[in-house]
Amino acid sequence: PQEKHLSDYRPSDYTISTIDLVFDLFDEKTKVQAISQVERVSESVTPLFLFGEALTLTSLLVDGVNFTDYQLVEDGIVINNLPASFKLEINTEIDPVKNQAFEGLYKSGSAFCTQCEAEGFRRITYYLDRPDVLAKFSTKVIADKSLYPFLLSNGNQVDQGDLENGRHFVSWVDPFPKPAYLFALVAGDFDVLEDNFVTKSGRDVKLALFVDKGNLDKTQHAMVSLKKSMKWDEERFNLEYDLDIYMVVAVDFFNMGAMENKGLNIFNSKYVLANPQSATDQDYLGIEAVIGHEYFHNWTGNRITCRDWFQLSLKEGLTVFRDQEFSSDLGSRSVNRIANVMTLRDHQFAEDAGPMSHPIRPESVMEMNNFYTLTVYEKGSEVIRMMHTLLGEEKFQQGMQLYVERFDGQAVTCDDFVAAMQDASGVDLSLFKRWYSQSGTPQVFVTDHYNSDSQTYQLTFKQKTLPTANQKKKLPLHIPVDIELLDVNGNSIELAPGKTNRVLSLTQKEQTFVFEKITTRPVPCLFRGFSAPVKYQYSYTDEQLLDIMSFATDEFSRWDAGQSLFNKYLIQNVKALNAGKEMTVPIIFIDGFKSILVSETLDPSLISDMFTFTSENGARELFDQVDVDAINKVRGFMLNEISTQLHELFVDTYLRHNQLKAYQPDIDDIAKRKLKNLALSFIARVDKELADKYVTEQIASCNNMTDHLGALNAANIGLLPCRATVMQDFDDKWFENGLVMDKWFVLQASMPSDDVLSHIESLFEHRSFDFNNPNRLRSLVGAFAQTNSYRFHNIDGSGYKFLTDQLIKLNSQNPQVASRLITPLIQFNRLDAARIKLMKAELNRLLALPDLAVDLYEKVTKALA
Ligand code: BAL
Ligand code: ZN
Repeated sequence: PQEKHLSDYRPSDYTISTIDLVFDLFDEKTKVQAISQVERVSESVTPLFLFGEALTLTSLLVDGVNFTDYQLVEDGIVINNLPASFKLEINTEIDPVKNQAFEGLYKSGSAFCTQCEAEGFRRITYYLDRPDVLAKFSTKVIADKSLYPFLLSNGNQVDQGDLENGRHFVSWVDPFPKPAYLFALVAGDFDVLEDNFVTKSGRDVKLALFVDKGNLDKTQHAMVSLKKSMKWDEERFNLEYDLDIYMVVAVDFFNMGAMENKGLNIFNSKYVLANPQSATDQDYLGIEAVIGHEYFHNWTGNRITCRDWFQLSLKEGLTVFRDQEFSSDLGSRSVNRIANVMTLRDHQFAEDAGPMSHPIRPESVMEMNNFYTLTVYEKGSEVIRMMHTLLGEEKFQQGMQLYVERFDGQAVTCDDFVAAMQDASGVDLSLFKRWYSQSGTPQVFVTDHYNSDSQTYQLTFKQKTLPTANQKKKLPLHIPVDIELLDVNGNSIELAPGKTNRVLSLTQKEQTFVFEKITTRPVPCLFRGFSAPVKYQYSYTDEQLLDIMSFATDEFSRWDAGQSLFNKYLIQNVKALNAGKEMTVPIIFIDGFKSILVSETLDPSLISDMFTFTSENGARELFDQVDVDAINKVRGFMLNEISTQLHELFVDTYLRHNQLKAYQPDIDDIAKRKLKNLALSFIARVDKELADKYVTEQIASCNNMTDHLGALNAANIGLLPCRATVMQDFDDKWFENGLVMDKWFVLQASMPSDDVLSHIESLFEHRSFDFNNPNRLRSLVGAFAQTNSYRFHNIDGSGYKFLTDQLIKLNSQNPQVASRLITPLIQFNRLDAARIKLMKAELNRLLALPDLAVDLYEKVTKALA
């Protein structure tokens, strides 16, 4: 397989202005007719190459006449001697049932559906399947009427009717030119929730949510979230919906979370279906975020799309930023920010330091599906957020407006986006653009100096980015550092008239900032709100961190100071353990966290986050040489110490927030349930008897999935006596609901027990498990490798072997999902030599497969390089 390079981009020799599709749907032999109006734009007469995969060509006509001057090649078709402008008709046959890769047209249960991003349309017909070719699509769908009463595609419905043999058709026209990756088709029998939304200019938009029969009671929240998204995008970004109808279809077999096809979103049912009995608070929030994300793509992605796939972050980073802002405006800004930063620290930093390290705009790609990454999405969003920080909301919105005015209806680049931001704001972003081309997590080392005579305070920053697999040489970046200074009483010092914070622009390798009229030595509160995706270091004393935890105006900074305090002792205790010394958690640490737990003023959700310490994955990022076993031991020791020393307070917290009332997924109640269940998990670590009682009672009395799962989670963490019974009861109650059972599989896979693997293996035979369903696989196999990482990294190599065995089974069937699951097996930098050897042996086992899919090949070869 060959790598493709950003630098090789050239515009297409041909454009397509319209494509008219006819689908005659049958399980194993679906007929696809595609009639395109094609124009040559290149000066010279060149053959037309169209991508195609797993297609059977039945006929090809040019201007209505059979045409034979073509060659079928491995990845498509080359058509020779074409006129400058012509009508191309291509007839193909495809097999949706055989399609287990879930790209192109496939069957999810009894419904037909599609997934075309990034390069799935070429599995439907031969086409210029590249994002810079924008055409107007019309689609006629024909199928059996009783099996498939609903026939859906993009745009507005223009015709329908009955045909012979019990078949019928529906025709759709999408007036907006779009690249093929935004095409969608669905045929099936659904329950439908309908609603409407009146846009700010008074247009009435029909909304329709399609779900499997019997699921209508789980659609309300997704519909409410959609309407909130539409309203929010009008209010905050001045962007209005453009078609007469907006449809969302939920399917059970889906590789991703959801897909923003124009006017016809297709969703993993996980991000649609919710009622209090079957969905947790986190599910409710996740649905709101993903419904928002796909809706926001209508402008950032669909109306303005990517020139080429290297520009993926143009739409994804920006749309993640928009969905994060949406969630923050509707809920708690700091709690959302903390959740996003946890994802970066626990997962994106490792990706950026591993063999797949790439900038948010990658420069070379073998398999595009491998670049739907935390880096492109989450770090991409951080890059947009930094621009927002540097410009401020008003100028940022002016930049957005200019971006839309300039590029509506076009396929553009990340450079185009930054240029619009710069032109509208007048802020120089030329150096800032390095964030698009440089990979790796920058490290920022901060020192300070206070001069009491001159009453000046200096902060000195040194930035450094370590070489990454893809790029050895690193340059200084433009890093916004949002700071606050606290005085001896914990009050914040005014840094400009009426302002207690200041955003410093760190642009050099080393840079000093001086603050005047500082009367006492301050405590610096750095990177407020995580103003840049960096690792930063300052030698804080415990007392300084406790000051920030108590007094910082930014809640994120308070949380982060708690994280730093925990991490400081984690590092010290790993050293102590290795030196044969005793591990400790000092009184001052416990007292600091005690004051958080008893706070009457802090948001319970924030309190809960303060006690959600870095995961084992995240903790590895703190070390140059990772000792898997020591990190697990030390982290366990520290959590147990906190549990023991604050036991009474956890019990008190649990009881105080355990008031049963009607379930509401609103932010206040969500926060209380979160804190209550966190307290229960701490109790379960050290007081099994009491926890057993609480867990049993909570399950018997609860009226919602959040509390049910909270109790199971505590039983799992503490391996409580009731665990087996409560897990079995849950299984008996929910075994027919795959989405609910996913939560149960995650718990099974993360059981902190040394025999977890044999347990997981036996669950492959479980009545609710289906190896072909990506959600089930992620819940059992993915959760084991990611969340039970201490056992995944068992020094006997059993975890690595287990994962590799599953990847081998999955390789030919669904390589995209396989390639997601392999992540922890390739991130071995900084691990010990014995483990690296075992991991590499498994990767070599994969490499030896005669039919290793390109998705896995790319990752395996990079890891072994
Ligand atoms: N475009 C793929 C799914 C998403 O990011 O919305
Ligand atoms: Zn997206």
